[in-house]
Amino acid sequence: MSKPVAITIVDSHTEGEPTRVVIAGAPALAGRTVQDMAADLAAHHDWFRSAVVCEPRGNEVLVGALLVPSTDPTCATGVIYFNSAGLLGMCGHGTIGVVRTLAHLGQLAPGPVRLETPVGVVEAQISGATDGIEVANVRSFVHRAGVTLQLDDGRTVHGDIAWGGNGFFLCEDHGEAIELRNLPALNHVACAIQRALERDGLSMVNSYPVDHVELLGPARDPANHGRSFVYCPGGAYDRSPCGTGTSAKLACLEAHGTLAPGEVWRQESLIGSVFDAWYARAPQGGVLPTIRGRAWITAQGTLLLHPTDPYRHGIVPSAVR
Ligand code: PYC
Repeated sequence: MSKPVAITIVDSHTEGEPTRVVIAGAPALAGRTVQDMAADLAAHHDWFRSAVVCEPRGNEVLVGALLVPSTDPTCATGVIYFNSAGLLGMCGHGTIGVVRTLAHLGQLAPGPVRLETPVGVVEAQISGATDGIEVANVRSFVHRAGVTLQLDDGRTVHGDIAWGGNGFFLCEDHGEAIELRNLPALNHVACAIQRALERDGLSMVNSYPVDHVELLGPARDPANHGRSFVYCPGGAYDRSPCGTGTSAKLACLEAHGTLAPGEVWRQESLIGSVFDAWYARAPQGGVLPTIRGRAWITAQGTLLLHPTDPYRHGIVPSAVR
């Protein structure tokens, strides 16, 4: 019997949201930049993405992080993020998980580390005082403010389309309590918003899809400033406050004049975990966000893909009879 394909991984969670960093066993990707390599992964090696993050080895909540070489001499590594539905642009909780993983493996030099993602370079560092990890994210900005959506369940909602490394629709007047016990209703309205965004052909300026829905509400803990439910492509909600979603939120707060540069915004997730976040104004408009959160290693091991296993590449349409 031929040998299984072996993929070495380290799992962590960032404020409740899991990340699986691939250490070895990935196919060689063609391309010079991380953006080129991400395109090659999507076009020619999608089996690898689905094997790593889809059931039965993963689940729809899990985000994968594939470390690849970077040609940017200022970057320690490149990284491509993906989930059960496809590739992500950037991933804030994932970057915190990557930095915690590099530290765990003894591969993190002291001081800031720069990572090249398909949508730009981010810089991260462990903040000594709190053991939190700070991520200076890509420029974030509001693309369209005050969009009205007519939902197919009869509701009308309003919101902003913003970029935080992924495309977001941020909405406050959804009419739902941001509480875990209200999850079915939150999923229902987020799906209806996604359908409306698609029907109305709304996308980001760089043609990235608006594929994340961020429902906002008041914080439960008075020490925090807001609570969010972030619905991700693939149908899972982010257990963390979502790093790219919090960056998009900072862009909206700046655009609406409700948060000053450097002022800390504490964003709660649906499960009550928190990211601290702040921004500087970007010279080209929008904001340069920083988010801070904590991550813990949860497992380390090897995924095995046996040639006779019909689900070695995940439970994906081609494996379902
Ligand atoms: O933290 O940016 C994030 C993120 C995106 C999708 C899941 N988490």
